[in-house]
Amino acid sequence: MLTTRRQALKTLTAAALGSTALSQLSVFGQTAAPAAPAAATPPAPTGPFVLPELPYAYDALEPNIDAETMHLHHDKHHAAYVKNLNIAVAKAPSLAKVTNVDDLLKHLDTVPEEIRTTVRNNGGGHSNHSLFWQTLLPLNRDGSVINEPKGDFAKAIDADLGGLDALKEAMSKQGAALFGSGWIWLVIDGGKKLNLMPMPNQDSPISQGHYPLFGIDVWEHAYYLKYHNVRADYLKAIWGVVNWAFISDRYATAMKG
Ligand code: MN3
Repeated sequence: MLTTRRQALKTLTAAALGSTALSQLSVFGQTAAPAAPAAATPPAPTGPFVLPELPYAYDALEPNIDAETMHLHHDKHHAAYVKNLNIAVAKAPSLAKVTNVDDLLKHLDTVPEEIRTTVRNNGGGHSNHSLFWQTLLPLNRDGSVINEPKGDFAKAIDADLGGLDALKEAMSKQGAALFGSGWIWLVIDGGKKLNLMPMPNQDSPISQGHYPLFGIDVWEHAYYLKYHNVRADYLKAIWGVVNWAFISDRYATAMKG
């Protein structure tokens, strides 16, 4: 009985190997089926929205954010939002002239209903990540960078949020408390005050009349490779790579406008 079963296994294995070899032959050899005509699969649109390059190397935020996470996060996740957004707007001739994703998010109600959710999710994803990359800063290896909020922005943090330490503590707390996927946003709200707001998924503060200054991405894809299920450790580490100079300038420009 045992011998028979072993023999049967051998025969099966040989058959499987044989069929693999055959199928490889048919792929690489003359017998391969001709490729489908190109017209059957039109290429995905490559615009109007474009994946921005990272403003630094993939490993620049190490050890706080690892290079592999940055590769996946930028090259796969952000790229997918851009691709899906382009596919969606290609279906809406009324949006043909819109090239700034934030204009779409500001007026989501004017986006045709059949693509509105796709634009909300993928346009939000594109806008949120485009800002996110800019608001992070490679650590200076010798630790000599003095990187703190400056000017009117620093004063507004004190006046509206009780100081930088309170801001960090509140954003970290909200980040830990947010259930599922989303972002914790530091915004200039409708009343021109600094405010913190957690938002689900890829929803943009822009769609609610707020101006985003800095968001912490708390989707698992932002931290899971390095920090696994311990989101709190990621929320601690991110404060070491926040580009406060960029955010201060963004605040100043927005308040002038
Ligand atoms: Mn993300």
